[in-house]
Amino acid sequence: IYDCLRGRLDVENGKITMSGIQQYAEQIVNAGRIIIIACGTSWHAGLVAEYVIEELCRIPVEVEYASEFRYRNPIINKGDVIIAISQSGETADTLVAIEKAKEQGAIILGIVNAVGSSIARLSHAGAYTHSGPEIGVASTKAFTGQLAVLNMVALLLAAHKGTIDRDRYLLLCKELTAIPEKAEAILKLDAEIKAIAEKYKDASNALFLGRGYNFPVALEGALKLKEISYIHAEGYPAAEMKHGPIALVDDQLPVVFVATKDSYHEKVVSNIQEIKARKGKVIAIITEGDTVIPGLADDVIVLPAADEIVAPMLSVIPLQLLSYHVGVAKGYDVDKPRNLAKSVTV
Ligand code: F1P
Repeated sequence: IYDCLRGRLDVENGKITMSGIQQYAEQIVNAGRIIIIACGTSWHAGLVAEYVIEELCRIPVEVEYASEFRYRNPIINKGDVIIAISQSGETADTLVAIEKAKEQGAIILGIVNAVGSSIARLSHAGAYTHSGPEIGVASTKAFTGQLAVLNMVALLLAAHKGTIDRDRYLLLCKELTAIPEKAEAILKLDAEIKAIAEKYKDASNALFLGRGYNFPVALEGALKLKEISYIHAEGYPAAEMKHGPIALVDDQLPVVFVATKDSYHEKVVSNIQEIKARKGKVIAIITEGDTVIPGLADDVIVLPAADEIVAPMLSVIPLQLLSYHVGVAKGYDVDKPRNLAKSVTV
């Protein structure tokens, strides 16, 4: 995260420098819409960005699986802006989707980790995440890096378009620079998270729930658990629970709530009560100072406070650690999960 922000975010002077994006700022803010295409973890980062860009920039955003976009006959208008997100920069579905959009006159911005990769070369411009090499197959730090870049892109565009007031802009810049220190504090919760993992490692299924900015984090938590511990896990918007998944709840089901303080906090609290009333086991990711959820949940992981817009960069970390410890406790090689490839090139 330090590397991602370094040289780009100058909080003192309220400046964000991202030359690739700046070059197209005018076209992006005037675009009819932004279409984000990606796969896996990168798609989840795109979903967070949809919430952030629509909120701060008031530009319509669609988020598409590249793996479906490429097989549809999507309507792309000249001047639409495509943001392609990829850790490896080599994901075949994303590459083909970009080519398809490019043929129809879209502007392509690549948010990529691997410098000089195919997606970086195919894009008109973009920004590198500078997250360093991902050692394991499953994306982890790439997600935080992608969110750091996407948040800076949103702030830059909002400032350009005039959809954010100066105080909020400066506050969010400060929130971003505070992330690395808060992330380090969360990593110190490792032993606590390991103990929780031990408790639930034999579960056959798990549910991950969140609202708003935390909904994509719930999806990402479920994906990580599937990828590295082979436990069947589903992520849902907390409010969707009543439309089906609640039927799964019994005293054997761990339900992970991404419940950091946000605009919908009371609603999440009532979802937790509904799970407890059905004897589900609740593990909640909460913000320090929360006095309600600790009295309801079976286990809590307490995070430093952060604005809800940047909070996903933090709330994902305990979920990554939880999956890591469950995988290790089950004796799996978490760096090389079975059946998964680092970059899906076919
Ligand atoms: C996308 C992705 C990763 C996942 C695994 C397979 O890769 O789905 O999110 O963890 O490595 O590929 P990328 O396009 O972000 O490189």
